[in-house]
Amino acid sequence: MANKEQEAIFTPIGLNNSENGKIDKSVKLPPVTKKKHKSLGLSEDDVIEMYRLMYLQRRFEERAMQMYQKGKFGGFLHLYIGQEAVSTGTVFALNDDDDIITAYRDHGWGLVRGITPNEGMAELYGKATGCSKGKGGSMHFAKTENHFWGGYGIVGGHIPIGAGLAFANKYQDNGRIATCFFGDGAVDQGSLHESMNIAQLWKLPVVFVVENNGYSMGTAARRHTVGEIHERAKGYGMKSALFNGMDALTVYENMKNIADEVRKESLPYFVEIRTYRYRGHSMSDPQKYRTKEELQEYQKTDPVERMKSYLLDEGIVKQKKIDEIEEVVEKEVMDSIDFAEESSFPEPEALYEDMFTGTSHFHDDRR
Ligand SMILES: Cc1ncc(C[n+]2csc(CCOP(=O)(O)OP(=O)(O)O)c2C)c(N)n1
Ligand SMILES: [Mg+2]
Repeated sequence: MANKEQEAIFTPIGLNNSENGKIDKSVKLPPVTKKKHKSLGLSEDDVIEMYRLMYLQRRFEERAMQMYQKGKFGGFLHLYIGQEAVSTGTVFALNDDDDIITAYRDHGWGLVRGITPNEGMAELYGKATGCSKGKGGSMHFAKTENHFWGGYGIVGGHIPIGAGLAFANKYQDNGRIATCFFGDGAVDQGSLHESMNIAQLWKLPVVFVVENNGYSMGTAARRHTVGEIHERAKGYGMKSALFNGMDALTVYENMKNIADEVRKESLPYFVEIRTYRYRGHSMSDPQKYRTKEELQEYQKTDPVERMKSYLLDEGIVKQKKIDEIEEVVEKEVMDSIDFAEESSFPEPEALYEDMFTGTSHFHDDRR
């Protein structure tokens, strides 16, 4: 039996020990970048906007959680709280027409890729004004005109679609890359390995990104997967990277370099970003698999607070400006709740719209 000191823990400063005390998986947060926004090529307005977007993601989800708890809408609700630097740093690093596809923890991704709070909240409420016309809900946010392809509920199921987006971009020679995000729980799905194989073979311009938040539902990464996740790339001769996901500037710096290389060389990349989710897996998670102390330790590295401190410490803004940004966001989010509540549910006929069945084509062929 492992004694107390040897128990496996997931901590930003520690190492995850196996039962015999031997280190079998590092879950340490890698260091953040020392570079300032200017040397990374970001303007003051860019970093202010990064803060606004991270704060928006946080407040949107905190309010969504309250509405869910009040019974205003049902279904699943997986919160991205704690991981906002990953979506934000990435969207700034990519071109606006590069493709993004992710799993079901998708609200933050949608908001940062142009889904308005109104469209997002209405989608949670299942209303026709939602970004997926109220037919997707929490797990299926999407805005395809902004090259955000959602929102996918089957663990690992969207990874071949990410590779397919990259294939389409390469085939059309349009200079775009595709980025495909998934959790640590997806790294042993066959779909990832099939996609990595074909992506390397066909030199697809795709970045496969694991958002390693330490847990797959209630199972710690140490207990569900062997070895170091980022080293999976070795088996495919694929380039890989590992970096800290609690700091938007670090995510931006790394994702920018990777996106530039993937675009220029037309090759795939495998990335592990270490991050942490503050809330349970979904709303009905008693979180018995981790301690309060562990959570508190991560909250010390909070991405939203970190960016706020950066703006203040670098003299980019004064507290008054932060207060103004936060007030506008808060109002926008509160208004989105009114918007969602006042919107209508989809008409019954909507059941048959936006469906791909292939039947009309089939019948046409037979005629
Ligand atoms: C193929 C499949 N198996 C099981 C599930 C049930 N399930 C939903 S979420 C989840 C955990 C995934 O964890 P991870 O990939 O780490 O993502 P995170 O929730 O941490 O963002 C599981 C097993 C599923 N949705 N799809
Ligand atoms: Mg996870």
